[in-house]
Amino acid sequence: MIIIGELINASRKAIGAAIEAQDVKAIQKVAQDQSAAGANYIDVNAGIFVDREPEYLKWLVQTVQEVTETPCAIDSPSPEAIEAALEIHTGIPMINSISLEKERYDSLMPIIAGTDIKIIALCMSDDGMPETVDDRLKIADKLVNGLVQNNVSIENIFVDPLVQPLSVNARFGLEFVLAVEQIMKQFEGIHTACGLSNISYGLPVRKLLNQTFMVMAIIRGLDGAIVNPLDKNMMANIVAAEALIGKDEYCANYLKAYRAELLS
Ligand code: THG
Repeated sequence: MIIIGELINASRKAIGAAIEAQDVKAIQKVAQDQSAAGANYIDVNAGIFVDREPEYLKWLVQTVQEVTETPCAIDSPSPEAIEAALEIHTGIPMINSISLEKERYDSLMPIIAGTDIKIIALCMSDDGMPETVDDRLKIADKLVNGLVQNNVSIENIFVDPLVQPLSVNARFGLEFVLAVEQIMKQFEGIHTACGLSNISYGLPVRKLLNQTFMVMAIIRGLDGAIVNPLDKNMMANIVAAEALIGKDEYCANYLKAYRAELLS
């Protein structure tokens, strides 16, 4: 599982305040903690600061990269903010995300074309949110073909079928995991990723739903996730589920996690 650490997100109170105060140490601690807990990417999001988003996103990338080699996942719907952050990022970042929304697609594609940047392709279009498996597959197909035609290799694409709240529609959980399965089958070598905590929005005991949903998605092939890597139960669920579906030869990762006392 490719883990994208979700905690440096301005919509979280402490992070929003740290960004406004330009508190380097506070951001760096959250970056280091997530790297140490096994994050493969550090998501950075300054989305609540609409006017200053490019400036703040760039500052977040610089601040994070001063203390960790773990690359950033640059999380913004704004091509302008993404471009600003890319200017300063060293190594190979992840862009979170491109979508089929015309303005976003047209401005981001030339930046991504022919590069090795990892890219989350979010199943959203100008027609609104997808609801069914079929809606998601239609958007995924256009996004993946567009990216491949622009010389992005399939291994660098993470399709996000878009998790929506179960409290809104009883089928949203199932439609999501079935979309993951179809996408993984249809495009050999591709990845899938998602921010899965949306599933439990508006419901009690969110952690229970999030963890159970993660296991369901892993069974269908999900291999990337925007999660809190400091959540030990979630990380333990991921390691156990991946061992149980045969993605962990000799249970090596499971045993390693056990010895690091991550499974208790
Ligand atoms: N898809 C893509 N990108 C995304 C999302 C997605 N980026 C934003 C969001 N959705 C994923 N990121 C977050 C970040 C923080 C939280 C949820 C999703 C969050 N965190 C808890 C909090 O603030 O209390 C802390 C974590 C915990 O305690 O478990 O709510 O869908 N491509």
